[in-house]
Amino acid sequence: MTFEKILVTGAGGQIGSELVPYLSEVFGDKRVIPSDVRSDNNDERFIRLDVTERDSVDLAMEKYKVDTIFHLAAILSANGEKNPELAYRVNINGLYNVFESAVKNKVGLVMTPSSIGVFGPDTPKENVPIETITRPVTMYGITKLVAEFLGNYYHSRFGLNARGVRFPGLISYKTPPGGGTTDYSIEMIREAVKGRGYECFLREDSKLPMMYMPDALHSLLRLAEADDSKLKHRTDFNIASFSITPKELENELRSYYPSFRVTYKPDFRQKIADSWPGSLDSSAAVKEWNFHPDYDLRKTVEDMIVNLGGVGKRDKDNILEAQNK
Ligand code: NAD
Ligand code: AKB
Repeated sequence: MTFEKILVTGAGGQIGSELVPYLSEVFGDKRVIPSDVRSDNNDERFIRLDVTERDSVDLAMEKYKVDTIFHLAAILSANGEKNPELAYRVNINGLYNVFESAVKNKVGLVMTPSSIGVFGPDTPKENVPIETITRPVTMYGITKLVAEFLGNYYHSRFGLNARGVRFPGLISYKTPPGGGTTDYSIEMIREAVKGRGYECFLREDSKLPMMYMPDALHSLLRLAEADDSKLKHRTDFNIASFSITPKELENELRSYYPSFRVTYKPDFRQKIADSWPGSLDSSAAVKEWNFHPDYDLRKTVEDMIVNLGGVGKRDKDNILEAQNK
């Protein structure tokens, strides 16, 4: 049985804050239990849960008779380089606790998002397949790669139904991103909408794969519901919608805000971005569970601007009219 009681860990983050309402809409409010180590959450269903505390994880699974987990609690790439010990503890020990407890409590499905962080400087740069050279050079990437292997191990050894996608950089407007390398994209759009300039922490030519949040949410649900007999992969599906450089995003934003300007001042995150590929081969996700993103760069930027309260039409006259108001 799955989707009767769905525990979401890290529910206060960029993905969780949107996944919880999305799952609630699909399966009903009563079936979803949002949890996070941070307790700044007004949802009456919310429980405080630190995934590094094994007893608390066990208790939550037992008490709520959890049958499905979306395990989102993690420390992302840039924050992981600032505090590698914390990244290891949350991303490895936390995941281990979730897997162990899931086996013990006969949980039917554990979704564990992975990341393009599993790739490294030796990985080919374009149209990268799932099986390739994966030698990550960040603590985040190392933990994500271990997570993929652990998920496969728990499946073959204990029959645990662990599944995951390698998300590219996710773009969204509801909750600020949690300290990653692809965060520049969201920051740049927000600053453009506010009518300000932006200082980008990556070089203008740093090409990275990206995806808009609605596509990310659909992909998680689609993989969660996929027929097990069709899956050749489990925890490491490449998925992506479009690839962009900061300069391309700047140019796209200029078609709405002609005076928008970006300066480029790369910091420590440049090294992380340089170790990741520019584009991914998502064909296994297409073949095995029919993954199809809806948003390209243009639609993403348009929707972001509308939802952030900016101008929502590309028509230059409308833009100028709005700016002159
Ligand atoms: P986020 O940083 O926005 O949210 C993570 C949440 O985990 C936070 O709310 C944080 O409070 C919580 N958390 C941290 N330590 C915890 C602990 N010990 N116990 C319980 N909760 C804890 O991250 P996100 O963007 O929502 O990412 C969710 C998952 O998706 C992660 O596994 C991440 O690696 C993956 N992912 C995200 C992106 C992206 O662009 N957002 C891209 C690739 C992969
Ligand atoms: C990050 O930049 O750390 C995340 C990711 C791609 O995993 N957005």
